[in-house]
Amino acid sequence: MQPTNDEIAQLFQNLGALLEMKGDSAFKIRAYRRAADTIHQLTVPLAQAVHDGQKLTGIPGIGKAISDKIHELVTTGKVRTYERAKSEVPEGALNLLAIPGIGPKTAMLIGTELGISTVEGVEQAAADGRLATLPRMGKRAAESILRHIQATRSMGGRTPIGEALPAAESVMAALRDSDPDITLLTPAGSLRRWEETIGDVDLVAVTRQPEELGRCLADLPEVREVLVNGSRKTSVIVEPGLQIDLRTGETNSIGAMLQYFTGSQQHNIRLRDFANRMGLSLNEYGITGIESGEVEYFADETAFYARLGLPWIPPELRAGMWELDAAQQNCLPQLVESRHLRGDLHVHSEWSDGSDPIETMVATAASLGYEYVALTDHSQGLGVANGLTPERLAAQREVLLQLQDRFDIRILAGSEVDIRADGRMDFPDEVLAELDVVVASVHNAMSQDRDTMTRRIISAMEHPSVTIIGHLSTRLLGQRPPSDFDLEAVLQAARDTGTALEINASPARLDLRDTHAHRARELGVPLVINTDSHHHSELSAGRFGIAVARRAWCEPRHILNALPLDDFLRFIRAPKPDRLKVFDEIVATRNLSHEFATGPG
Ligand code: DGT
Ligand code: CA
Ligand code: CA
Ligand code: ZN
Repeated sequence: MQPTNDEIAQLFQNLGALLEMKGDSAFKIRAYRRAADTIHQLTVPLAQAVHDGQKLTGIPGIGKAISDKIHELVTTGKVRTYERAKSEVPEGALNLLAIPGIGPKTAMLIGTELGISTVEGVEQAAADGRLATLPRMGKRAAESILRHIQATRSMGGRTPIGEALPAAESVMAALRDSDPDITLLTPAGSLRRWEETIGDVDLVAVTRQPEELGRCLADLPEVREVLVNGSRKTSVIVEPGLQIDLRTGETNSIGAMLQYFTGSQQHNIRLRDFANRMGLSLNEYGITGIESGEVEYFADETAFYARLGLPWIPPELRAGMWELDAAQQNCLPQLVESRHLRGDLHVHSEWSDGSDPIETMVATAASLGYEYVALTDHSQGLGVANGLTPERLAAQREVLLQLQDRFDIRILAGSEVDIRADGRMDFPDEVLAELDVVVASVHNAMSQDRDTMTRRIISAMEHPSVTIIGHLSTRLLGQRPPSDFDLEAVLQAARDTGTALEINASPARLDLRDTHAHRARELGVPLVINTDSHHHSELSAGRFGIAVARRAWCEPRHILNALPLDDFLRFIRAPKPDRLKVFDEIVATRNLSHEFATGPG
């Protein structure tokens, strides 16, 4: 087997870590890591390039030393430098790097001082106090590592939607390519409901020859294992370990099937009880009269729900909570959609840790049809590399002014300012006062205790220049647990101070999470859906944030960046204590639907 680019990149990543464990030169370590980054992004397969006798040293970040090692790996299957380095550190030390919060130095210490080589071992040592006794560790850090391990485990074999959806889309595209007779192919299950993690992907299809479609799926190159290959259902596992269930149905009865397999289970149970009271029973093929025994078939979900006297219920709402009550009263929300967004208020450029020039980010935002975009590079703080000093921020502002002449989209001057550990802002007040949009975020000291973190966030909200709190909980799905704070107190403070809260659409974050966004909306806190883009391609990736807002029952009127530019400017120009009033007024004068003010739950 030839090593893939990802495997080669991982080897250099590990090599960098091994050298760091051994205290080798920072220069070499950096070079290996840079090589890993480069290789990760390459589209040409390196192993093939080696076989074809191509020179690798032309690739940026790949010098002679790296190129030699790639050759060695591809031709011999091993890299001697790597094997030697591995033999010089405690067994299993590399495995510990998978624990968020543990770097090479700590992994080395854990191996040499405690003789631990597994994640479980570290968990135990964190729980029984041994970990805290290590030099430079301490109780707080040990607790934080324990929480990280638990956060990773809490995913329990589920896949973040940010990985599951692209995988499902690529499978669906391949199926469409191979079967021109497909008339319907759509996700069902948790993926269609946009849950933040996915147990398995469910697909529902209608096609002329269902068995062939099943075979197509089983034959796809990314399929690692075929679990079921029957006439109505095919189940496979695709790399790197995601199950996909494909079910096929008939054109005239697919409505019931799609509804059934979209779930959620709780929604279906409540709907079945509801139907029973009407003398009807539900299954995946149709609706049966309990007395008559007659089966009715439905070509789509709208007809299916209509037979029960209900409007179609958007999948994001099918949680088995209040959606049936709302549907019965005909007051389901008119959920926000991507097309309602008119601006993005959290965008990074190469001035801090983004990878594109400002101009590229602005041009991309304009091409998406946005009316406004705020450039919010990081502040200088400790938490983040390459943050802007007040001087660079001033220089950036000049650049923005010049760019504005060439663009119709309104370019707003902003910053993503660190909320320091003590709750103060990372820029002086007079610097912040100059900006149009201030996104204030926590980037360090994330494991502070509940009271401290609550006070820290609220004091940021009380700052007169802070427009939005970014990624409130700082969680990274499956990697970093949310910080601990009093949600209700924070949401109240957001309302009282007129501070908006961000729904960070980055699929690694989804922060606010759905339930928190739901509560924020109920309390009338203005919400913002931001991409937090670090690359121009991410500007169009707001769909995960839209999904969170929809799962939170948000209509366009709940979303600050769904406002037209003039109204948005009115909001940010109002002094903070007046902002909520302004927001409520704008919504009222624009006569957007108020019928279902807060949702019933
Ligand atoms: P997941 O895969 O854990 O992320 O969650 P789902 O909701 O995709 O669950 P899954 O894949 O087991 O089943 C897909 C849908 O099929 C589920 O949402 C509802 C329906 N379903 C499956 N099994 C049952 C069942 O035993 N009773 C009922 N009422 N519905 C079921
Ligand atoms: Ca599923
Ligand atoms: Ca399933
Ligand atoms: Zn941030």
